[in-house]
Amino acid sequence: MNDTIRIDEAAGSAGQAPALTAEAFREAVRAKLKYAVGKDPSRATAKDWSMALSLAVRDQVVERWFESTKASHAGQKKHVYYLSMEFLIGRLLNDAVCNLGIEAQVRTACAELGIDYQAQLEQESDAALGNGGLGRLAACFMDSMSTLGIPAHGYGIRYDHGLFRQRFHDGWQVEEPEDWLVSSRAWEFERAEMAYLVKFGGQISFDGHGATYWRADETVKAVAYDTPIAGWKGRHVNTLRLWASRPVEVLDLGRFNHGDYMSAAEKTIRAETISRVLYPDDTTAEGKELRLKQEYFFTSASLQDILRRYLEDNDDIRKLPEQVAIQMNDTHPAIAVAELMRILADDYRLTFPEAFEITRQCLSYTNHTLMPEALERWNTNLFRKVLPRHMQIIEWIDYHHLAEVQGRNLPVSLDNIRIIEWGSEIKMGSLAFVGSRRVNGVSALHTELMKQTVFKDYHLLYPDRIVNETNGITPRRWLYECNPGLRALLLEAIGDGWVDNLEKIEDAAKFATDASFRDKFAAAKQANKVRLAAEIERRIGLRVDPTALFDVQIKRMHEYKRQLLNVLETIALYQAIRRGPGAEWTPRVKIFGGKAAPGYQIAKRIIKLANDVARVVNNDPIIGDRLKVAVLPNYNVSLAEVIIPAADLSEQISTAGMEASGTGNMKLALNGALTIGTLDGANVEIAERVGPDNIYIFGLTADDVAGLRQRGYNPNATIDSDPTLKGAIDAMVNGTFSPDDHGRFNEVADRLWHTDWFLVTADFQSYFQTQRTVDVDYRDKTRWTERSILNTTKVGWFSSDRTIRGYSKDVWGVEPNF
Ligand code: 9GP
Repeated sequence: MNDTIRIDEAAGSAGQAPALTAEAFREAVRAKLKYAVGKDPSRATAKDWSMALSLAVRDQVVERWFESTKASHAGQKKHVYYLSMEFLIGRLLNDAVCNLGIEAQVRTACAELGIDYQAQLEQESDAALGNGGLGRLAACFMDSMSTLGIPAHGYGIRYDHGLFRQRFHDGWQVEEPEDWLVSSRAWEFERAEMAYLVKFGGQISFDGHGATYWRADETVKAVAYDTPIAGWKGRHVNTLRLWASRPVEVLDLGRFNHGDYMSAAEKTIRAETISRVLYPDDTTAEGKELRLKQEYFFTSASLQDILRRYLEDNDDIRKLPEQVAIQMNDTHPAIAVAELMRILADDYRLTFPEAFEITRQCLSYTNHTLMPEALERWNTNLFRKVLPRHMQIIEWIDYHHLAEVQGRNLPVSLDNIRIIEWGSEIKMGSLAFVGSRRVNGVSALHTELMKQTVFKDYHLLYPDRIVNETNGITPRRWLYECNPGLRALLLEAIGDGWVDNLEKIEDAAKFATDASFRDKFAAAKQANKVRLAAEIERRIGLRVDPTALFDVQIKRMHEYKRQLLNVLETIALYQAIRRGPGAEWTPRVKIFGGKAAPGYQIAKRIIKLANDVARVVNNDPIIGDRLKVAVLPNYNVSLAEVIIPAADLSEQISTAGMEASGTGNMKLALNGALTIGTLDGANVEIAERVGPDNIYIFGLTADDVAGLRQRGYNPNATIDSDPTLKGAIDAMVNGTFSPDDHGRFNEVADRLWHTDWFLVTADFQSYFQTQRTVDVDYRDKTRWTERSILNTTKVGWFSSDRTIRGYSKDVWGVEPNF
């Protein structure tokens, strides 16, 4: 028992927090259990202990939080505001413990209290306030901004229900509401006093003396909830401020007293609906309106808060850009362009041209996709109804912008640069572009494609505006915390410099040829695979051999991500094994995880297909352990933390040109998985860094895809000429996997035969052959481990710390403190 361990020196000195002993921490947990949770140890449940533990850790964070806030105020430095509809932060306890460097004390204290630290971690619900890559990127950025000591706030929505919980019923996806708030959250602080009014609808009037009045017909209150986000060694702590929508008046007492209870609560329900769910189904008119209200709600509250903070220390609103950099994460907060102008013009009486100039200096926009269906457009009638003043402002911007461009005589199409298209739709990507200081893509290829396609004309007009900031991931969560075995090995071999300077991980590359290091590296991977195998059995009752190749595809279910290509390859492999079970096969476990959007029917059918294939393959005695298929339900951050350290092969097989970046590709490579992928998104940059011998690249390039689509692709001919592919598609439609319903996958097959927009069939043969090379290579364990080490050690550049340094320099004009 060691209760005199002192907090890590660096954390103690830089964070100015008092040193913490295990004994002191143990007593703090006891006190929290008694006075904050209100439980006696003999009666406390696991949840109670977890809450007490989190509260005790939170106290440590708060100390540093106050210091950071004071230092930021005193430093008078430019402040960064990251506006995002999504923050996929996952669990926070272990993150805070590791970042503060108090793991040893916490573990010792837990042992003394007779509670299992690991079990406590699992009590915490995942904060799933995001869909996928975009939301997780925002969470990694919060971690990095704190680590680099950049004064910053993240702003988003405190959804009552985050991303739905996915269950499989007979192999079909079933969505259930997610209820992360069911048990109280240790990490957040409600700031009831920090509330802003947000208005919707109504009329605009002018008083003839330059003043404008917006008489809204609905007003709600945005109430702040703050979560401190500690950076590495607790040197700096920033705030994630999430807004909850509340009614302005708690109850209509008049109606209530007349016995009209339901309508007395109506306003409350309407107001609270705004922050009720992440991504309401927007296929209905009501759903669309709600989504627009959500976007405006959090953007308006955040801007009001930003201006309040600015005006605490400054009195000249015109100097706002010197102190404030606001990042719009995708087009969801793009209404900020009009809202900031509205506040500056209507509340501070600046002229529109002045307000526009200031707005353009403060805001920047990150584009995360080029797919037209994901670039938001709002119908002008709906927009005018919900945000009448903003509609006027956007009309002004559009008109003046066009006039300015016409004056410049450049070869651009005016139709392409209009913000309001044919008077009927507002293109939010265009609004964001025009209203921004910088616009960035998220990988080198994606940024290039932005310049060549969707934003071509804008790029001609503003050649310096588009910059590239290739995505990154935080090495704290995605190696240090989720892969303790590999972490320990790296700490022993090269120290801890890599944790906040990930490029230093390359110092371990030299050990790739060191037999003893290799054995330890392989042993760490093996232990992670055993852990995942147990998790697979626990979740779906499937036993898998942990020495088999773990082949992982984890991401949202989307046609362009081509899970279907992987499933077809699984079928083809299954058929090949059945035809020759005696041949030399490399045992493989195909692991899938991912949710489909509730309204995305074809993606849901592909999940069903994966499950049907899994059922047949896993129960076929001829196949045995040569091939197993594990489709894991409810893929989320916590499950990713178990899967990623255990992966041997990382599937990054999107149609080239369609995945803006990807970040799972980086997490998997950092944890030693070799990538099989197309030259898409950040795969291109990963390939450059790990080298061609340590990655499996196959298929069409983005140029090939564009060319093929332009010429017109005929999948028929491809399928007919490829018996392996044809055999797999035939099996899909002849009932091999759906004996109860032969027609179940007809639509999936029809799309492949007739259009195949995502070019699954075009890439199939190349993919299938590359997988067979993987089979052969995996049998050479020494060489595989060597290449796995080279993946881990060569991808240090993909740290989100590096990305944030890039934003700081190219986009925000701020200087990191660390
Ligand atoms: O699809 C992109 C993904 O490639 C990228 O890694 C992620 C973070 O930049 O953003 C995703 N885009 C969206 O979620 C919606 O635009």
